[in-house]
Amino acid sequence: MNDSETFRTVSGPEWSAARPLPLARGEGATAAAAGAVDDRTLLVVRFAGACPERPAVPCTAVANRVLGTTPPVEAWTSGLATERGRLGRVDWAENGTILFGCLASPLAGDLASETEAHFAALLETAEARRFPYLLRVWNFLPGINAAENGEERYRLFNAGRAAAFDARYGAAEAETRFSASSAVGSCGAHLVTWFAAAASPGRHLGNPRQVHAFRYPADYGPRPPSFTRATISPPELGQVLFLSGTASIAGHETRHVGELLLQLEETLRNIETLLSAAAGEGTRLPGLRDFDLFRVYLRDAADLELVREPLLRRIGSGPALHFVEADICRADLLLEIEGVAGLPR
Ligand code: 3EB
Repeated sequence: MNDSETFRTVSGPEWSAARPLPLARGEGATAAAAGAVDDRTLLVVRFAGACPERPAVPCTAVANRVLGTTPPVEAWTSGLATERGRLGRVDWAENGTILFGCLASPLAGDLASETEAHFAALLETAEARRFPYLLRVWNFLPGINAAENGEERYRLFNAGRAAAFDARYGAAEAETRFSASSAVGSCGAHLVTWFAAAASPGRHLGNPRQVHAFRYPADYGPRPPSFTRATISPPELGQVLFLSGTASIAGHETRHVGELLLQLEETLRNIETLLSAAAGEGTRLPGLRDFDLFRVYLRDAADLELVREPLLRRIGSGPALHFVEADICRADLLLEIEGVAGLPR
């Protein structure tokens, strides 16, 4: 059995991003299940599973469970030939227009410095492969809400991540390099990150209902989070919108503590506001119903049935809708929603 067959046999259904990139609207929602992973696949992500010993394509695993009927494997496939390799701790693959990479760092000592080294490796790989413009970064941090030396671990992660961007780009340029991102908890032992990057800059969006995360005041930790609310890929990628993890935060404050369905509404209002603000600047943007994929992170798996119906009423049956159990980066947040959408042409 070769490695690509290993992928096919281990898992159940897969969600696969549209192929070929550039992503055409709607394709991601219907992409085939088994068999979607082949040697043209850029990245495979396994939830609550393990990667093969010597994977044929970059593979990363997170301990988090998928919920309900969510496929346990995510594959980013372009249908184009890929070049792939490893640089330091980062596995990467690229097809000439987009680079994907993944890395998992064991956490044993000082979380801020371990996170800085982790992101230094990520940025080094993106630069070395000449895809230096981040489009999207997914982070899974063990014990995200736990305290360590009197500071929440998410805040130590933020300090390390910001230091890595500063070290590579300098404090002034660093914020121009932030991209769409998410950072949620994990029950695993490693800090796990996967990312997509381009050869030319994407367009980063803010949200008028929210303070830029990288301008959050010091109440949220020594360094603010290094991400933007959304990133649109450059034209050579056909313009894909990567929506960051979005939660019930207005301004910089959590809204509706303890109220699941109100947090859902606030989150959807944030997403709609982001989309209409960017549309007002002349970009044609998808509506909620036009997304290829939404992924909902739920702090409490038992909330799945409470959230699904009201969410489906808002997004319709077009987008793939995936649920993953994960702690959210603030202890008072119960859910977070991210998404991927091809832009209307
Ligand atoms: C927030 O808006 C919620 O640290 O990379 C969302 C997306 C959140 C990304 C990150 C954090 C991150 O602040 C949390």
